[in-house]
Amino acid sequence: MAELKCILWDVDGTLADTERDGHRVAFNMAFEEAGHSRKWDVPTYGELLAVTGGKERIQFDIERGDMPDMPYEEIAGLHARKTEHYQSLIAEGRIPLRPGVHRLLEEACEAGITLGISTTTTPSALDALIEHSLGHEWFDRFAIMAAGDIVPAKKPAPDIYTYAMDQLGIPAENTMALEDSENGWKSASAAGLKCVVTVNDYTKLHDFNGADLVVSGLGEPDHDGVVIFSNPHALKLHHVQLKHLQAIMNG
Ligand code: XBP
Ligand code: MG
Repeated sequence: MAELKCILWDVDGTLADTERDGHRVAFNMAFEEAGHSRKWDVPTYGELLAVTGGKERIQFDIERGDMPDMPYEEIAGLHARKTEHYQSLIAEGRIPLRPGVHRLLEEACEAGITLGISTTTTPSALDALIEHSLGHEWFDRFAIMAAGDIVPAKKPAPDIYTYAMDQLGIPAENTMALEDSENGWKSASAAGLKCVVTVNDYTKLHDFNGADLVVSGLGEPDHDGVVIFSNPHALKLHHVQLKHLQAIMNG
């Protein structure tokens, strides 16, 4: 029986559906601006999400022959422009938080749970999302914002979760991860964390075998109930609340 002391949140796909209409669009803007004819359509981008990290994703597309070869500095430059475009799209307020995210964050915060971020995304892209979707005060409310190249190996490696827990001084047995993708779930699991998965259109067919709860979203009390895909702790729920996360930790 372990107490829930900390929740580490993934960002892309979990806090908000940023991939299809945010990151993907920003990559295409940077490609066009640099004179590349490559355009990542919605299904192609879904395949490319198997590779975490924007620079790594471009590198992968080059290696499979779909983009012209270029030195790493050029990839990094392309990705830096992509990040700027992404920040502008976010600043336009195009990408709202997923239902239930703000509610559960507030509920956990009020209960004194330590909150943190563990993401593959570039820090400045993360900052834009926090600023424009949650609000400036959340920079202080998150006790750790672990992001991007701060660790050598991105998800599905456990490094970004291990790093966040080390910084916080909170062990895995008291920490829960919230994720949306197979790579994210594998990363959290490899770090020894229990994990709740909220799927989206890009990740609903991923393999989450072993996750502690797999649902269509966190849901809201005044909406239809969430769809439950996997529920090994036999929780009864309409929407995901703090008490459900605590029950998983205790289970
Ligand atoms: C998602 C990712 C990121 C984003 C793009 O990770 O893999 O690479 O797709 O962001 P997570 P960058 O769900 O763990 O947040 O271009 O800044 O890498
Ligand atoms: Mg994600």
